[in-house]
Amino acid sequence: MITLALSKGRIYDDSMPLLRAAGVEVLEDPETSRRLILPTSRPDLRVVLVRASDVPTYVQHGGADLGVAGLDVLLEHGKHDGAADGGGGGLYRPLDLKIARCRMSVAVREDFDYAAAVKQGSRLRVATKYTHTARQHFAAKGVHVDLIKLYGSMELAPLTGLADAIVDLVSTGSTLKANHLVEVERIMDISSRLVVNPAALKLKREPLRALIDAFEAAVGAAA
Ligand code: PRT
Ligand code: MG
Repeated sequence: MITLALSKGRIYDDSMPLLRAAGVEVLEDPETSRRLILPTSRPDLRVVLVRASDVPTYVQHGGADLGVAGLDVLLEHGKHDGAADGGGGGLYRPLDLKIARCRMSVAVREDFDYAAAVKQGSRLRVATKYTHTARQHFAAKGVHVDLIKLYGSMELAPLTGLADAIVDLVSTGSTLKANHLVEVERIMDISSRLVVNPAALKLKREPLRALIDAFEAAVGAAA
């Protein structure tokens, strides 16, 4: 049995055309079903539904053989204080699926002079869910920051005075706009990756390779 970890929402939705192109249909709709393990048209392949940020954990520890996770999630995986491994370890990351694309950016209030704040060298208060990536970004620029870890609704932080800036994902930009925030720096482009458990790749080499190859062909065809 091969277990594929997906998260509900855009990753699931964007993974479906790739699965279909690989000849796989998921037999239950996660939006209407309460089941967390979904059978597919291939008797030897099942889908498990987990939180987006839990996908690398499932794959790393073998709860799933492979999974689809955003680069944002992978870069933060295992980087929290006290993490047992150095981060990202124990995962074979073979394929950029080019789905769920967005960018990670720095945003501030419309009336905040980011360039001046950076130039002055004063400490910038930055709220984000992506503390590892944000720390690296500002360290590389030589900008001193106080990072404030949040788990959601980052947009609220500059509006309430909690932070001067946020580091968040942006796709259309309409969330920033609706909250009178502006994007002042683009840190990196983000897309989702297929991650694979290395031990599974050894034990189930043939079927996993075939599936990865089918995904790869589907990505190529979609491009
Ligand atoms: O929701 P949950 O806490 O369970 O987890 P999650 O938020 O990580 O899951 P989900 O499904 O929202 O996102 C899964 C993955 O999709 C992320 O890890 C990204 O790799 C990718 N992705 C692509 C995005 C976006 N686009 C995106 N726009 N993830 C989040 N957003 C959010 C963004 O954080 C902001 O709040 O959408 C808002 C901005 O969108 P625009 O279109 O208004 O700019
Ligand atoms: Mg979300």
